[in-house]
Amino acid sequence: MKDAQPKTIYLKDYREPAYWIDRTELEITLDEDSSTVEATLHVRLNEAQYSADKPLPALELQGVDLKLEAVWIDGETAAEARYQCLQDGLRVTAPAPLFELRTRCTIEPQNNTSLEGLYKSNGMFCTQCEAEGFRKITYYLDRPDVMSVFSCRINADKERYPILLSNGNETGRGDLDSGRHWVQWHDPFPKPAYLFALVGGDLQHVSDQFVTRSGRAVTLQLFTEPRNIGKCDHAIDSLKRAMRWDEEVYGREYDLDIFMIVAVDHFNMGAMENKGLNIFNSSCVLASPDTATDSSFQRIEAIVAHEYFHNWSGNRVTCRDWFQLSLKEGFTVFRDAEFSADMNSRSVKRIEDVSLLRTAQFAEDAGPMAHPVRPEAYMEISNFYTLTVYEKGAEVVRMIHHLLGADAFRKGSDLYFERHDGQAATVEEFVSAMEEASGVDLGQFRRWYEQAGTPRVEVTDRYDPEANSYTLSFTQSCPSTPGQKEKQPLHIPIAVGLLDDSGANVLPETTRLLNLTQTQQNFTFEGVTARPVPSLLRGFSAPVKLSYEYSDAQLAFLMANDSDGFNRWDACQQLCVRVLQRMAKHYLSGTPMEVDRILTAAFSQLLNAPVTDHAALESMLVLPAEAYLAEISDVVEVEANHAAREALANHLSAAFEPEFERLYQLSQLEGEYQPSASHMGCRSLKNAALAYLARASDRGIELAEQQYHLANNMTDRFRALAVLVHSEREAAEARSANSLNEFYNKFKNDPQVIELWLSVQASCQRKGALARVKALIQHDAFDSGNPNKLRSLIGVFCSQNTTGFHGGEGEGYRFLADQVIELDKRNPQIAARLIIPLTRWRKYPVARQQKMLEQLQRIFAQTLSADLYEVVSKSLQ
Ligand code: B3K
Ligand code: ZN
Repeated sequence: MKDAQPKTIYLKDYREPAYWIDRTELEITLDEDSSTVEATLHVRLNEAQYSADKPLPALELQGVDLKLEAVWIDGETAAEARYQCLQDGLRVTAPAPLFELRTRCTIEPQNNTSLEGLYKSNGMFCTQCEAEGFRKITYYLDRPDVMSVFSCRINADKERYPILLSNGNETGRGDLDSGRHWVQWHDPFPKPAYLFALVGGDLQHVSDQFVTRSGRAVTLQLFTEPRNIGKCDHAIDSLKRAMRWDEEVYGREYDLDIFMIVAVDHFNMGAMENKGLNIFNSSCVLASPDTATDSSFQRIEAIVAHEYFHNWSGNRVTCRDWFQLSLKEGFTVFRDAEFSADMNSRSVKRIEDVSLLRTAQFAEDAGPMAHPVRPEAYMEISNFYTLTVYEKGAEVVRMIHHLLGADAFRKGSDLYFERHDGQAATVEEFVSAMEEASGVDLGQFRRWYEQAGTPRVEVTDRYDPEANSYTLSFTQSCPSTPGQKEKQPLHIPIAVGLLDDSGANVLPETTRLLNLTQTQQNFTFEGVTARPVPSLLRGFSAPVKLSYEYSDAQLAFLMANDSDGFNRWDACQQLCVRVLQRMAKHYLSGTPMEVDRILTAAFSQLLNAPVTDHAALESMLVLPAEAYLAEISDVVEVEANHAAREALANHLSAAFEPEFERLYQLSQLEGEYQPSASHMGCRSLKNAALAYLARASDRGIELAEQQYHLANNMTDRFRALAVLVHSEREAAEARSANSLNEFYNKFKNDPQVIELWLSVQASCQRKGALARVKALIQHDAFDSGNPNKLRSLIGVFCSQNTTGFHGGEGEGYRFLADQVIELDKRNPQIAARLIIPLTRWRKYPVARQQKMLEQLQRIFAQTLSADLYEVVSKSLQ
């Protein structure tokens, strides 16, 4: 636990450190009761900031939860007067501008429940150092601008920990007395401490090879507990595809002789890009057809690529300070999104990313923790690994790509990597490289990094039949966010197409990129012979909320005709949103919820057209999520949104039962499971059709049950299970209970499958949801020390099960508060994540607001970690 009131760190206060650490030699002895870390730091005065002739500044190292045993300076035991133990660090009086500091500390990894620093997961030692975990291993300048060449010697019991890994290349190994052994690693690339990693365990591995385009052979290894060894192939294949893609698209080759990945069960996030030794959450790397769904296969491909891409965008060029986090994360998310788009369906990938942005990132931008892509202040940096830094950050890079074009963007990235290789860089340096290589002025564009909040763009149009000209008028604005009242106009790239009444593109170049830079700006298109229908923000060319008064008929027209796949989907979403909003109003006024005929007609056309792209059709059948409906509401009416969505789904299922039956049948696949894009597309369409069929009649429930039992892969099995569990039909009740039992008994030893089992129940909106979740907390399947289990059960319940979480008299809020108060003592990072649904209290009707606030205040009255303190205090301001 930290102080009750953690201090705020500001970007404007950034200063270079007083010392650099050129080399870091670690000797780590792993043991059951306490482990020992001996660190030898080769320290050098930062002469750009301090003169060697003047009195030397003290060396201020960070350290948390360390027991200091001994200190040596230049090989001699240091007198106690030479150093001072602080609450969170060690102050050393420097003897000279250049000196060697050696410390010995002990730590207790087996008692480290924060999963930050060195800790144990299922008997295996592992580390997580980003952002500030290295200070829990040894005293250090734990900041990303201090880049050092690391070597690490690990010493452990040979039988328990036969595998000992760290970054770089293995340079030696040997046996010791009493059944112990040691392995020595050396990483030739200077890196900040947050990229350090160590693993010690009884692991097996699969091995492969990748030959780089310059002909170097790289060994690829994936380490897991022996029981998971059959689940590694997909990650290795994904890794090889990512390595090739980065060579082809960015000209980036891998640089060490070995690239290792380790899967661990207890991990606070998805994965970590430690140099040469990525550590992954098991659920983001292990997959087999029997145990992982298509979504997991795709997520694994994306995350393996993401972490690999960090080798350049993050490791070779790292961040100067944590305010620059999006420099590596936004850029790398953009890179992995383009990779996934190239490997799978481009428009479906875009739809998925935009859905996430619109539901979750826009909500963050409108909430109490809103911050710019490059934040200016934080209390706890762990709270800033956000959708804004990652996803909006990626959108900002995507806009640069739009503005420069692919070729100039590549020149810019080449310049950036070459100029800053081996350095800790800033967002400004990235943008400057893009600007210099392309000649495009990004002056105003830089505001995207500084301004929080989601911009709004309102569009009107005018057609002049005399002049054959068509004018679009844009007005941009941006709501205030905490600490940022006034907003400046942004440079917004808006991709526009115009459709004639046959649905053909009017513009010779199909799509035109408009540069909206002013608050109010017109764009005129000449030679337009009839009033067109505008297709605006094609491909979601900027992360804004754009509005134009389309008629329902125009949306249906775009849904059927737009050549831009993303905008076809978006027209469908927007039409559904309108219908759902009207239905929700009727629900609130107690009048019947009717579905507009135009929507039924549009779906009829959609469902009866020949199927060309299964995945794209499926994405149109998924109705706007309740989270999206909530985000676009001023006041969230949970029950009304849920009832409207249910009623619309039921209406479509009844109106189109034969069509869904046909789609279900035509999407059946023969033969072995393949995680290919086309097979995944078929399965997703088939399962969307199944969900509708199960609403339409008991026959659909029977089909789901049949599919559950006959499935030869987890996607079909799990989707069928979800249909049964979520169904409101009586015919599903017993079947749902039986299948859940059967599923549990079959997979109880597989943690990743059990996560699915927990999440499908946590998201079930049938009556009694909170009681079911409380019962599951007591179940053997649940483990409150494992973040995946917490996320699958508590996280899913509080963020997705809207009626369950918000229902009743605030019991859901109390439940979350109880969980978070307990959890904060063990794992503050996860506690601060889980609390987020409560912090959005301002969006709800007053009676709910009060109940949510009560719980936030109850939490705030406790002694909190810095993580939770920051999130809760900001939500109460
Ligand atoms: N860089 C890590 C995230 C670390 C989070 C620390 N709280 C994974 C990634 O974005 O690739
Ligand atoms: Zn990342």
